[in-house]
Amino acid sequence: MPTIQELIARERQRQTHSINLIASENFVSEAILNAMGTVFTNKYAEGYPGKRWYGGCEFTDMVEQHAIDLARQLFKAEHANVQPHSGTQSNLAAYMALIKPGDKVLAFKLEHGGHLSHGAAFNASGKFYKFVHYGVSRETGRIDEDEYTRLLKENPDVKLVVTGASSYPRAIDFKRLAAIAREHGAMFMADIAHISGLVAAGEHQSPVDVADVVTMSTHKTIRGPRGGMIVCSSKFASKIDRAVFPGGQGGPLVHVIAAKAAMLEEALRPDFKQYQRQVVANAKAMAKAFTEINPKRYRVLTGGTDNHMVMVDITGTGKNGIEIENLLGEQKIYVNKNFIPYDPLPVTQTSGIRVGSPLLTTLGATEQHFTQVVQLIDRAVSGENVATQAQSFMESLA
Ligand code: DSN
Repeated sequence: MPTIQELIARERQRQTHSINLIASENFVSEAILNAMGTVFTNKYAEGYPGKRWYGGCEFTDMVEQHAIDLARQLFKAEHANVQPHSGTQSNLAAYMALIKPGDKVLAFKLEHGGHLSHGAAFNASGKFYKFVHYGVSRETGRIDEDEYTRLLKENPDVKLVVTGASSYPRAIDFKRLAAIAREHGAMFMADIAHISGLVAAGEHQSPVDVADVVTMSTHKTIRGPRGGMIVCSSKFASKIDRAVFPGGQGGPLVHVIAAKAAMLEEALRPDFKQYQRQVVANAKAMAKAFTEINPKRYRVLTGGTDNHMVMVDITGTGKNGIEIENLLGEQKIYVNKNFIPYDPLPVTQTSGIRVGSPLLTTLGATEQHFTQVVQLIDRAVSGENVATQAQSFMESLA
């Protein structure tokens, strides 16, 4: 077995010499990477700034308070909790704060682009709460508001509505969905794991004013360390804090909170807005390039994108999602197989792939680079060996 140092070196080499289009991944800055590798990993700090169960928290308190203040500033929120270890932990904490086990929740279907922590039967959310799910319209591929409203009418005991998605390329009208939820007496939660960077930069409508609680992960478009974060109104502040600790977690990862603070400092700089604008422009360029190559071979779901990802039905290539994922991986291009709405294939195969622009955009790629990448994908899918070109493409960005 190689040493851990050797494996880290190999992974660094893999990451810098392959084209990564996984929509939920990004490259963090040296400042964020360094914060994670600090002595704050040695510190126990159960509790919150000023109210800890351990001594020696004076610098930890300053780090966490700084992160909280920056998160509130960035998302214009009354309260922030920066301790969740992940997006899923953030969601479980939000459920614990807002509802009781056995309560009914309406959320977006996993098979249409939702997330496992939004009530999948095999996830704690689906085991402890009763979920009903809305999906997208078969015709438009967009969230089916009629079904959303009908399900709320048919289930007057829905206590909470969860919005947000993992594989949905269009803007979500949080204001409208919140208004409908309220009309039916339900609380409203937005999981912005994927789009938190876009929301922070004003490139996507923010749910902060209309949602009771907003959850997110911190490692996707917002380009921070792996982790989670919650922002909410002051009405739910203490419930959220208690649900995170001691409700669902013990000691916070102080080194990761330090990295979240570094992420938030970066997200408040003007160039972050420019980055997010480019992320969206690049995703649009990919959608256009797939369609221009052949819209039957690469059917871009919903005809395009409003965010950082493109969902592509690849049935027209004669291959399924896992075959495309594996074939591209061998050519040093990473995408992920993905269910498409109303997919006839099992989850292990799928009829689609999901491609995203955040990571390459961090490395400076613009629209023409993404057009080139889509052309490389098509050549690989057609059986050409493009690994060397993929590697040179990455070198050209460096
Ligand atoms: N949210 C998933 C993704 O989008 O990759 C991971 O949980």
